Amino acid sequence: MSEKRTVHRACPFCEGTCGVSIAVEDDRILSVRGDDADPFSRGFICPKAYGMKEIYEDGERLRRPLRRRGDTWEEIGWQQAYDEIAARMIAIREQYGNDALGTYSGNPVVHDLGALLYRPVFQKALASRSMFNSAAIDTLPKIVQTGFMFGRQFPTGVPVPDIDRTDYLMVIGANPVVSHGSLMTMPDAPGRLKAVRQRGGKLLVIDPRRTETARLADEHLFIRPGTDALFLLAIVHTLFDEGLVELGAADGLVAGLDEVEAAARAYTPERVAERCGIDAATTRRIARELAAAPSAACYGRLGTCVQEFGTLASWGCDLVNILTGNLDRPGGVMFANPAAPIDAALPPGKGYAIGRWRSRVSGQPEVGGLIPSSAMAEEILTPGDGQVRAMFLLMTNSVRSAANSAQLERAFAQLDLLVAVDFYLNETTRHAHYILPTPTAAEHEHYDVGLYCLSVRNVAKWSPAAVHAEADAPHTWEILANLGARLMGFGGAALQDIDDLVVRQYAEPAVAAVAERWPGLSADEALGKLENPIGPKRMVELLLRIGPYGDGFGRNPDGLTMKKLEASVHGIDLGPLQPRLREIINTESGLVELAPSLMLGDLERLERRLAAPAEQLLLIGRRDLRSTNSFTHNLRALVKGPDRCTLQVHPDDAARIGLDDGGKALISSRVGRVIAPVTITDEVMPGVVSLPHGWGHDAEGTRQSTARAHPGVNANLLSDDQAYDTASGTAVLFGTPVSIEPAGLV
Ligand SMILES: Nc1nc2c(c(=O)[nH]1)N[C@H]1C(S)=C(S)[C@@H](COP(=O)(O)OP(=O)(O)OC[C@H]3O[C@@H](n4cnc5c(=O)[nH]c(N)nc54)[C@H](O)[C@@H]3O)O[C@H]1N2
Ligand SMILES: Nc1nc2c(c(=O)[nH]1)N[C@H]1C(S)=C(S)[C@@H](COP(=O)(O)OP(=O)(O)OC[C@H]3O[C@@H](n4cnc5c(=O)[nH]c(N)nc54)[C@H](O)[C@@H]3O)O[C@H]1N2
Ligand code: SF4
Ligand SMILES: [Mo]
Repeated sequence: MSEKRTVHRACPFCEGTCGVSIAVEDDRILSVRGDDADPFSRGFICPKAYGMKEIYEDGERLRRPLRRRGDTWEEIGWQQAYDEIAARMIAIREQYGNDALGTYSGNPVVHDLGALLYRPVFQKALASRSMFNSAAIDTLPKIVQTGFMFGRQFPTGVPVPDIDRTDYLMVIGANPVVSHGSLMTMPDAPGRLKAVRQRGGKLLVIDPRRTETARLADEHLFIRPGTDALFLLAIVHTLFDEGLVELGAADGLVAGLDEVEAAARAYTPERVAERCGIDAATTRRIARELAAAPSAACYGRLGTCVQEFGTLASWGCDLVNILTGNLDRPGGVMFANPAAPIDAALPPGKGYAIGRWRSRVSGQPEVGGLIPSSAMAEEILTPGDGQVRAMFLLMTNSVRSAANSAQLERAFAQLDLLVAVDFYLNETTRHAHYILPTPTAAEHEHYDVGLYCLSVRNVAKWSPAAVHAEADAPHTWEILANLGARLMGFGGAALQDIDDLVVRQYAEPAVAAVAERWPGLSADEALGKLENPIGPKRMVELLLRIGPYGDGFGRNPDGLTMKKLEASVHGIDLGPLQPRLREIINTESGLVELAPSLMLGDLERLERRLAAPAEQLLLIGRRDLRSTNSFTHNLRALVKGPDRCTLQVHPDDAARIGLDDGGKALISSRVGRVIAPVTITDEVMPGVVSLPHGWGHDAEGTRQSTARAHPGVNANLLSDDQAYDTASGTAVLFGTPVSIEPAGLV
């Protein structure tokens, strides 16, 4: 007899965590709708949510491990896959040393609880310095900047705009109407942004493109790519110059105020106006508006990270927040207080450091154990001690997402071993020796341990699996635990025994970290009382119960338990953000470090750039509502319609170059060339062209027919692996100098 039911969970396709209600009959998904009773998203979803059904049903999605055999693939069993992969990895390690084994994990990891929690376990087993992930593409500047200023490891030291209460939101280098927010978890981004204005507040957008977010704003200003640090320092300059600095909640809790004033002295609005493309009077007015607003938040994301001065721009954003009294103020930027505090399991200690080692070839600093992803290819291609010979990829299509992807394809093709945990045979995994598919989101349980650290409200929601995973299909955590155990020499151990060791490793530091909150609690007591026997769910139960709203294993009987969380099928609202700056600061000085030497030192590079002539044409990216990076392009509902992968060009540039709307352009950079269809629009500022990433699906040997029928072009053939924000090591994906010429009609 068939059984119909509705399962409520969070959507996995972006950081928005929208509640979805999935109607299911047996293991068939009937529909995916917005969950009106979700207290956080209140029914909002975007077109991607439906992708949960389509990806689950996609006949081209892999369901069994594949092993390469020349140019073809054969299905093998899981145990065989584990044994063979582990044996080959161990052999490589024995011959070439630990660093010869590299890993790269991609963006979807954040939406797979097991991948997120067991990745550190696997990495520990690898004990390699060749560690890359998508945060090393998109977030290093923010990680470094908040690390030095607040002394905390990512993501718990990142303040997020208190968007539901702010009177003034300045969005610089982000497009939340399309991206739905990043490092700012907020379902219904469009509704929340509109609400700022509806309650009388102001929305200001600063972006080289008049984005979908800009269209909702009171004011939009074009800015030349890569000049945000100059602009933000000019705001800081004005705040000091006009006596507008006010520290609010941070008063008495900051160090380095005089250094910041001195550093900003050189950046008068007049001096930077031409380079930024924003006139001095406007910069001064914005500084005054930010200072005068009852509350204000400056929010930057990719546009202030993946650019030449990402660390300085990210610093500028938080300096503006702090100097206008908006740090830790309702309506300003505040820190979430997540119900499952993953940071509790981090090693204790004060302060923050990077560069404990440098990458072998180009000397980029290690950040939180990561090396910038654009250094991956050179680490594989450059001979010598420590050369990477094998890569383990976890959910990434990096030959479409990393800079200079042609070089990376060459590098992957020459590896002794490439293993990909991925459910598609795509541009990247076609280079693999083994592909290990894991179930889709609808098939696994989830809790947003990472994203709730960055949430605009404190919330908690357990996501049960909507349908069963295929009979013997392991979840990502099982793959990582099984392979990790083999790499550590426990090949024969039962999964339960491996997992008992893993949970203990989390529990001991985590329980010690909350000793003040739960007196007398020991790791043994906690482990003994956990109701879930194994896996990521047991780990979340542990974190929830020791967390700020938890039951403390009986010490606070009304507190949160996994049972209560599961019973609240639509999620639990834990209220608006609360001030918690004193708790957050973890620097050695006990103060917010306003002027870390890394940032002060990097000003010299900014000065050099200011002294050099400006580039004529700069390439930036563009996100689309129906894409999530590259992996949603095999889903019909999300790719149908006109080609979205076009080069946007301003009419003045088009006329100068001789481009026609709908014609083709040859775009060249230092590292590559692509031909893309042209859209002429004044949405982009003169001197700036925009091409989305995640396309280029015409490669041979993939198994994604829908994506192939809508190939687009690969923007990362143009981005330069040698262009870094050198302070953090982040690759410059936005602001790549290009030249353009006509390439005929489509
Ligand atoms: N030029 C340019 N480049 C960019 C960007 C840009 O703006 N411009 N953005 C950058 C950013 S911010 C990021 S985060 C990266 C993203 O780049 P990646 O992290 O590489 O993300 P995707 O390209 O979506 O690739 C995800 C891979 O995971 C697989 N996958 C997805 N979900 C699952 C799952 O549940 N299970 C399994 N087993 N596999 C899964 C997909 O098949 C796909 O191969 O791209 C970066 N690259
Ligand atoms: N629909 C959809 N949603 C997504 C994704 C997706 O691919 N599609 N990807 C997800 C991922 S991995 C991430 S990291 C987030 C990213 O989230 P966002 O950062 O909000 O996304 P972007 O659209 O890349 O926005 C960056 C903005 O910066 C602008 N920009 C470019 N260069 C500069 C500059 O130098 N200065 C300034 N001020 N602005 C600049 C661009 O025009 C763009 O509007 O989105 C996530 N959500
Ligand atoms: S906004 Fe993000 S979380 Fe919400 S439905 Fe769309 S993809 Fe899913
Ligand atoms: Mo990202």
